[in-house]
Amino acid sequence: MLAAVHSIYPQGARMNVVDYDSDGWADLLVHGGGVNQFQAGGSRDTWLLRNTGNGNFEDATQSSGLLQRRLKPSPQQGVSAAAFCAGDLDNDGDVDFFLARSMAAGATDTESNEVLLNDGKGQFVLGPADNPARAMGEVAVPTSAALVDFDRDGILDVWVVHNMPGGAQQPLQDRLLRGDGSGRFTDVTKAAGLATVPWTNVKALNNAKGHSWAWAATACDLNNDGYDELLNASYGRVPNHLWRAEPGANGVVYINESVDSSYAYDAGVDWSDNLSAQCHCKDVPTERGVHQRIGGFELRVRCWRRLERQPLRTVPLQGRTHGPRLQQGTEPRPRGVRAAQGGLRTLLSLEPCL
Ligand SMILES: [Ca+2]
Ligand SMILES: [Ca+2]
Ligand SMILES: [Ca+2]
Ligand SMILES: [Ca+2]
Repeated sequence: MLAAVHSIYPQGARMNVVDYDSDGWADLLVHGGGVNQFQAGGSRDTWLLRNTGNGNFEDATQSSGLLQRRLKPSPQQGVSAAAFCAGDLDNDGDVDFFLARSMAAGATDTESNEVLLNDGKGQFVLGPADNPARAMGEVAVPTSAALVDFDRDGILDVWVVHNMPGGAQQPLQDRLLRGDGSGRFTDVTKAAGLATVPWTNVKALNNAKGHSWAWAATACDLNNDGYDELLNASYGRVPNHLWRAEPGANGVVYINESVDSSYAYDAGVDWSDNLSAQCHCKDVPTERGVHQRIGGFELRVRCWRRLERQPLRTVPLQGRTHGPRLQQGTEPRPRGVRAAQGGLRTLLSLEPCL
């Protein structure tokens, strides 16, 4: 189908810009994380839009084979994909894709992470079936993937960050996958020093030692030593992670610089600058506590109470975000700090969020 992009109606939360067919025109990959059915009226959540060079785009998602299924091939059914990154994964001069999928624990009869290798003309074939990164049976909730040649061997590697499985009480370990140039990727997370711990200790969490609750990944050389650092961005006040690459005799290892670099948090590490939390407490001033048991401890947001001052924000605020309603010059500011009240230590009181 050839059409201006606004008539294709792509929708998604993420986009890659890449010239996947090497014709000199930047193409678009727009995606969410849902199903992709190519028959008329089917649900779609991923669009590979080929730039035709005359101001138009054509929907090349199905014809390119980008979403082809391995286990149950079907021309009308594409896989769902949570995250993509695009680069020359097999060093043959054309752009390939790494496709990351959410997986349930123990699932062996479903599609998996895949490498899609480009034939040089914008058509994709599935990478090796024995790619360890397919990780069949392992639970996964990838949200973002970034390419990096962390060991500088001339072969692209992938930094994949994860979120929290639905209904779970733990986010997952982020992963560094080392490429071998054939489309295979091996998990080197632990060997590279990137292991984080489950959510069992709030001190570890606040020191950015726990698993991230990541929504985005990137890699770049922040200190100009030639080796790329790895970063992610976490949900809410869960610490962001920054891993500094340190080359050594046994290869590159990563040092957790999240807190020391000030990347983990913004300047205010308590709730006093969190408008969403402020407004939640304003809306529900009598709330005795929002509780969530995660891992081995209970996380709480209790309006006006000490735990609220933990930098870690873990409890969803019932889907309400009031920040956008604020207008310039009307930002609420804390007042009445640290006044004793009713046996509870009052830490903040707030002006209206209007
Ligand atoms: Ca192109
Ligand atoms: Ca390639
Ligand atoms: Ca590499
Ligand atoms: Ca560096």
